[in-house]
Amino acid sequence: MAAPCYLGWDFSTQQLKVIAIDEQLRVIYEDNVHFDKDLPEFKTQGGVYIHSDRLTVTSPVLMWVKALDMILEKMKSSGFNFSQVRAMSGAGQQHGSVYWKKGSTQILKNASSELPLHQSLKGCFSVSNSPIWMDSSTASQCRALEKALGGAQHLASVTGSRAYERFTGNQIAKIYSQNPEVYKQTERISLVSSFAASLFLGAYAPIDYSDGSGMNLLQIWEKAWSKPCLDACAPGLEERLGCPVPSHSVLGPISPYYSQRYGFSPDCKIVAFTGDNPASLAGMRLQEGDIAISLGTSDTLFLWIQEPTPALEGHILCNPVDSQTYMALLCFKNGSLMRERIRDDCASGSWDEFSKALSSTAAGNSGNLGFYFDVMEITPEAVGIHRFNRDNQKVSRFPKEVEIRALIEGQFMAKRIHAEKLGYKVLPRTRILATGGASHNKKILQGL
Ligand code: XUL
Repeated sequence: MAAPCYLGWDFSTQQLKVIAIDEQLRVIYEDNVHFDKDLPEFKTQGGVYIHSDRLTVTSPVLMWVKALDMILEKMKSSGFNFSQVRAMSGAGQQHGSVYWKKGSTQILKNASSELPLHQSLKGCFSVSNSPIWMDSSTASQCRALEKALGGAQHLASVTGSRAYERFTGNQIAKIYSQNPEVYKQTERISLVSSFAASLFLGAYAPIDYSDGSGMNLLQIWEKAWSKPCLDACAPGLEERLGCPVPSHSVLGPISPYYSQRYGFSPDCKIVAFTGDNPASLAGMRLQEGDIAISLGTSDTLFLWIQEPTPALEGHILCNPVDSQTYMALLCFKNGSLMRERIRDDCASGSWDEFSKALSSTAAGNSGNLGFYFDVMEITPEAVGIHRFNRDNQKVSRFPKEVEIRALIEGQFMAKRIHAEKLGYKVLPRTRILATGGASHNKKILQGL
């Protein structure tokens, strides 16, 4: 019999990734499908559509399904032995939502193994472009939710966060208010994570506590939906969300579709999927006192926390590993895209040149400081490029090397200051763990 292995999926903004590990946690297979490059028919940029108002950001839900078909075919043609997979779980970009049309549960359950999944599911979604975490078009819904809950701080005390535009409750409220008919036709609303788990389960997968904490709807202490929040967003929401479950719940066996089409064992277990940041906390085996930084499309910083104090900045989520504890999360939208822009403008598009500029300037950047927000930032809510010289005077430009160091130092100082505001103390024994694309760049890591 083939040696057992386990699959991990990542439905992220720009690509779908898969890894297989053996029982010693060694990676034995890795693959990815890049949305822009491998699925050009959807015409996304960075996996998304930025709409003309510059605030609405969506991704086509069928692109995610087609990416799954494609990656499974790639695995099959490279000879991957699906029958050895004992269990799988995965992560999804947080906050994004998927709207299943009435009757889709039957189609999901009975999908024909003769067809790729995207063909069977093409009529299943009442909203074909799913709102995602980069969206910031729900300011009015946010204000209404905070008002209904007696203020921003009270909403934060209940759900772990004040109202944020990308948080799913506000996105659902927008869809309901703009298009009540579409909402009416929707029988189930999934997060990207629970949507992905549903594809494998052949049934609607529940939302897990951790990713569910990014919706402005879940009471993080009781781990149950908040009725006042649900009522403030849309009618009949509870039945469309299903019951939330611990992030490590075993949901059931894989759907027969995968055994018939790819040769998975019918006993292969599907474990609840969660958000990408909670999944990183679990995967990095974070311990109390550690701080983790993920340098991806967005930069995020997260910590394991026992006794959180939800505030007006940052988020408190249920901990995916231990349901009794919590994780603090700070999200910075101007992460890699901003670094790439400055690399292109100041280092001829080369990371080598970018790193050299960092080496040629001293820590502290001779007092020069910058804030770089090409798009409206989440933490803090600010936009634009702001440069200050050693005399604290606003200046309009820096020499190229100074610009590069100002960007990196500014990004990392902001992370520390905002973490300290959430009650975090950086101690001499603090371990800083870095993950995500830009964590490969040693010079950037020295900025930490
Ligand atoms: C976290 C957030 C992003 C997405 C990126 O709150 O919005 O980090 O999870 O995939």
